[in-house]
Amino acid sequence: MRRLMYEMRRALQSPPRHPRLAVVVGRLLGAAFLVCFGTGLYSHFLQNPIPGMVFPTSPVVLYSWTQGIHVAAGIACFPLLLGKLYVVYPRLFVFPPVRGPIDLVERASIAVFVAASIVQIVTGLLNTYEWYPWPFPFRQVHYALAYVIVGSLVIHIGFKLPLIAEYWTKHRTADEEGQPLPVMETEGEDAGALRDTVAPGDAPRGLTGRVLRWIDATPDAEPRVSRRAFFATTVGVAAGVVALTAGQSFRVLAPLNAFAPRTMGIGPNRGLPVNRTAAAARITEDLVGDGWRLAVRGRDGVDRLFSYDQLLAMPQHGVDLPIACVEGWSQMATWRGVRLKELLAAVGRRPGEGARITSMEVRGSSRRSEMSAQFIDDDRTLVALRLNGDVLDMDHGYPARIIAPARPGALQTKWLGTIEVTRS
Ligand SMILES: Nc1nc2c(c(=O)[nH]1)N[C@H]1C(S)=C(S)[C@@H](COP(=O)(O)O)O[C@H]1N2
Ligand SMILES: [Mo]
Repeated sequence: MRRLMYEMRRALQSPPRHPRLAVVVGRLLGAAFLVCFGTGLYSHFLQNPIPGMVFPTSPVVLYSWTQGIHVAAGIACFPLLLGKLYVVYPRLFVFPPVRGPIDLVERASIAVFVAASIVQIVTGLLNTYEWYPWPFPFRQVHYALAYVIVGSLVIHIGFKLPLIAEYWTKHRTADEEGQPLPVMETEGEDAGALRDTVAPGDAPRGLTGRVLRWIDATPDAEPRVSRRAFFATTVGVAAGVVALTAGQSFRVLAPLNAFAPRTMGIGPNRGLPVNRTAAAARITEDLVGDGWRLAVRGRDGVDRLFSYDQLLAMPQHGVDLPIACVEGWSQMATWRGVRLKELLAAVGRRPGEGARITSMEVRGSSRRSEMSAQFIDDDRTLVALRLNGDVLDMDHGYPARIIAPARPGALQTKWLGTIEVTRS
């Protein structure tokens, strides 16, 4: 078995399978995961704030950027993770697989990291297509796995610190030029001694023996692809998939958008994409007809109902704000409507108080949102009645919807029913 594993590693030798490349690709992968973690936490806390948290409302495109970067970095993880696994997977054939309790922790942390990151990026990508072929709630699992990934990554980096330091710069690698490639870190195993102690003739019979004969018959791997070429390909593919999808979030890349789930410029109200249609949300013509009223409730029992015409009779303000979906697409639009804070002043909202915003939609995860004071106090936060010069389309939330700066799209509630003042 020992010899079989050794021979496996030898057969898998190739120039890219070198600690230097494991470090270089690992750095990029680690950076991509940390970017995803930071932007993901920001998005999480915007949607589930810890009481007392305060968020910036400027620049208005802040969330479009952080979420666009989150999804782009997540997409870049696919080629980076595959590249890294290609470089290091001969380590699967280290024998014995575990040398002791500490080694067990090290290898287990890698197993956990690899498994969790594959689940994370695959489910994350499918989420951008709004496809959920699994029985668990996406958001909670995505959030929990983020900690699993970062935790196992920290353990992994801790164990590999000496190796990382050694191969961080090119120098050490240059010294090895012209030397035989290391059989991916045999770690103390003396390769020569190993070959001597187990002569080819000792090969066990059966499957193991056959595999060994097959490996022996395989000519020693020619350097088919250089380290540099492998790295350039990995980075090139990562840059390519990002360039071909990030156009859903970043205008400059929009012409290159080849297979992102959303395309800028397609949708009602002069090309604004729709996330959930009125039909899907079961918003009927009846609900939004002449009988529609927006209920606004204060905390002291002051209740007011606003008809569409009453809202139109209030001072109207215009503002350019993006819809920035948590799934990564975003697009700028021009909105017009009533300032939320002026509406809430009519029911006696006091400084520092927040609001709970509820849609007429009866089911659906985005039918309700909470807004804290700093968003309400911002002049640009509107109960929007018009979009890009026209009355709101049914699919964009007619008769009225919320639009606020630097907020996740999921909180920009459509088809407003009730707005209540809350304590914070
Ligand atoms: N009532 C309600 N409002 C909603 C949603 C919803 O499903 N129901 N979807 C939200 C999500 S996830 C996004 S990204 C934005 C999209 O707005 P749009 O469809 O007008 O582009 O609306 C938000 N408002
Ligand atoms: Mo969204």
